[in-house]
Amino acid sequence: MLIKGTLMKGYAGFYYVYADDRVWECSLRGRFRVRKQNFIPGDRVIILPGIETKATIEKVLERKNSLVRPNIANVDQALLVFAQKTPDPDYNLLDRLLVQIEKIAIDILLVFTKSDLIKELTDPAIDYYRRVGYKTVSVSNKTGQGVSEVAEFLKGRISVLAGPSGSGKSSLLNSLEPNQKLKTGEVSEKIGRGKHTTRHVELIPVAGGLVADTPGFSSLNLPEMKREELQDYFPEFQEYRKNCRFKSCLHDQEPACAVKDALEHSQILVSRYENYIQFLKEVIENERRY
Ligand SMILES: Nc1nc2c(ncn2[C@@H]2O[C@H](COP(=O)(O)OP(=O)(O)O)[C@@H](O)[C@H]2O)c(=O)[nH]1
Ligand SMILES: [Mg+2]
Ligand SMILES: [Zn+2]
Repeated sequence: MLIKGTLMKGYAGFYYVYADDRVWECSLRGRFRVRKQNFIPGDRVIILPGIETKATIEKVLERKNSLVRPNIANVDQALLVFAQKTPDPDYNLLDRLLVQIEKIAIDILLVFTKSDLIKELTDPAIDYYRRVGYKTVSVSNKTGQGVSEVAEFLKGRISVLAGPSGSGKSSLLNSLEPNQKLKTGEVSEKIGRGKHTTRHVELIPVAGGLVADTPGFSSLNLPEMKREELQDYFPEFQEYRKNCRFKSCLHDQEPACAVKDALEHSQILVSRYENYIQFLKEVIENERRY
C-alpha cells in the first residue's frame, strides 16, 4: 500500500522519508535514478513500504515553495527565536527577518526565550508585536514555560528556526524533544562549528513535525523588491496607509502622511517605523543596482 511522506534527507544514495510517524530508508525507483531528479528535504513523496523500514520512492509531488538557505521544500512556517535578555532582543534583526518571511508568505511564530531571567513586566515591544497580529510565545528552556505552545505549533508542519546565536534555538529543540538530546546536541555542534559548508541540511522530527537542523534567513540583505512593496510587510501600516494624502506615499518625507501621524500618536512603535525607513533606503539602494 502506498503512503505519503516527507523527505528528511538524502545521503549516499539513500533517502530518509518521514511517514506515519516513522523514518523509512528508501531507494529510488529506476526511472528516478535515470532522470537524476533533484530531491531536497521537505519534498513530498509517495513511498511503497517493503521489508521492515525499507521502502521505495514511487512518486514526488509538486513543491509549494522552497527556501535557498537552508535548501528545503514546502516550508510551512518560521519560528523567530529571540531572547528577552542575554542577549537583549535586537529588534532591527527581528524586523529584518519579518520582512524576509512576510515576503514568502509563510506562517510566523515569535518565540521570546529566557522568560525565567525576566523579573520586571514584559517588554512593551513584545506586546506590540502581539497586538499587530503576530503569534508570540514567551518561553523558558529552564522552567519549561511555553514549550507546549511551541510544540502545538510545530505539529504536522515543516518549520525553520531563525534568530541570533545565543537566543536558545538549540535549547528549545532540546526542550521539545528531551529524548533526542544526543541528536540535537550533535546537530547544534555542527551548526556552531560552521565549517562543514558542504554538509547536507536535514529535517529532524520534533514534536510531531519536521524542523530544519540549520537556522534559516542568515543573510542580512533584504530581498529584492520595489520600494512601494516594503510597506506591505509592515502589517500595522495597513489601516493608516489609505488615509495618506498621496496614493504613492512611502511614509518618509511626504506631507499629510497618516502613518507618520499614527507614529506621532504612539500607535506605531518607534523602532518599527525607524527600521522601516532604514530598510526603505536599502531597498532604494538595491533598486539602483539591478
Ligand atoms: N536562563 C535561560 N537560559 C537559556 C534559555 N535558553 C537557552 N539558554 C542558554 O543560552 C545559551 C545559548 O543557548 P543555545 O540554545 O545554544 O542558543 P542558540 O545559539 O540559539 O542555539 C546557553 O547557555 C543556554 O543554556 C532559557 O530559556 N533560559
Ligand atoms: Mg545552536
Ligand atoms: Zn504615508
